[in-house]
Amino acid sequence: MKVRTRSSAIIATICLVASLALTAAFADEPTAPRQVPKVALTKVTTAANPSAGAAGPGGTVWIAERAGTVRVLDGQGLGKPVLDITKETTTDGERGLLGIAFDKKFAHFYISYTNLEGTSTVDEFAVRHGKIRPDTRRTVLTQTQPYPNHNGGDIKFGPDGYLYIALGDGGSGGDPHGNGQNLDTLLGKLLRIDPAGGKPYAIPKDNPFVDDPKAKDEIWAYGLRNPWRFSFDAGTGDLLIGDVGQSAWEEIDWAPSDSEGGENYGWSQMEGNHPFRGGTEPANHVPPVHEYDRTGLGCSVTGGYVYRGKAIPGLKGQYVFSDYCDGTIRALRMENGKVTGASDLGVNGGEVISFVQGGKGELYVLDIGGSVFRIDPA
Ligand SMILES: [Ca+2]
Repeated sequence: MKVRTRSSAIIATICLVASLALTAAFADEPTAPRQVPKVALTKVTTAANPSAGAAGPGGTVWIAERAGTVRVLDGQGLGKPVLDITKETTTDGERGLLGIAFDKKFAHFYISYTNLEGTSTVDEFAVRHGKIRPDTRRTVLTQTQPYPNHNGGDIKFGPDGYLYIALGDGGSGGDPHGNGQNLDTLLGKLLRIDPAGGKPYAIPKDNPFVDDPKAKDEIWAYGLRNPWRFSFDAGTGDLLIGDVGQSAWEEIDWAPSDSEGGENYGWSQMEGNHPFRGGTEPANHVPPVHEYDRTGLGCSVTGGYVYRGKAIPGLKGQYVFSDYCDGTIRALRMENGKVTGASDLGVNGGEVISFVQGGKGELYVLDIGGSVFRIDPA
């Protein structure tokens, strides 16, 4: 009897899952405006292991190549390197040139990379007439790394004009040093600094932990494992973070544009919505707005952007992201920080390592294998 009861329970569960799946499928039926927009990936160029990108001056798109070069994509195609730090970085583990960013006026250019010791490093260059001035290079921030993986490395300017820097938990696996919840280290954090306000930088006065002597003043948010890619919604200013999971749950984290910072995204007490290895959910845990397991959708989330381009009206306001292991381009419909629907856009970008938002809101997909795609209407 016991066995039959269990079987019934399993069958009931399967039916429930099936009906949920049907509900999810119907949610994407063509009842405009909820229709899944038809998109295509247009290959615009090939780069050498493109790892990151940023909108540059004059409608250009700057592409970082993982081994340490930066090249500019314009109407003529992809140019020769305008910056070369290949002798200053390595590509072992998850290392290399991992992020690039401009400030709002394109007056300064920033690179984020691991140096020859594996130390996460953010350097600044002045930019004049759209060109990097190598003689102005200076190091803004460094963070030693105990292991070669989980370096984070993404850098972006927020709508507030401050530089945000994502750092992973230091690596290995399972956060062996407990860095995610430790406010006395920059590892496992999203930082917020003002590189123009001091040398090497200033701390914004309203950073959430400036009055806490036990916490690093640079911290904006914590409880992150490997926040590989994050972005700000160009329409709302909301923050979205793709935080790579340990072995079970990939997640997207969110904060509203009027956040005062200090969000605890849970790692390594939590992996997604689930206690990690017997962890206790922190009282202030901010759960992900979206998570997925590894039963087919991938194994390493690649955070993207909320689409604010004009070419694909049906995609406007949706968060576009992917997964390094899977490559399918996906989109989340969101309303005030709540995901109201998830869809598969039906195109695959290969080993998707990063997205780039061009100056007019158009989105590019970087395949670490070399392809640079633009998301276009089908
Ligand atoms: Ca989390």
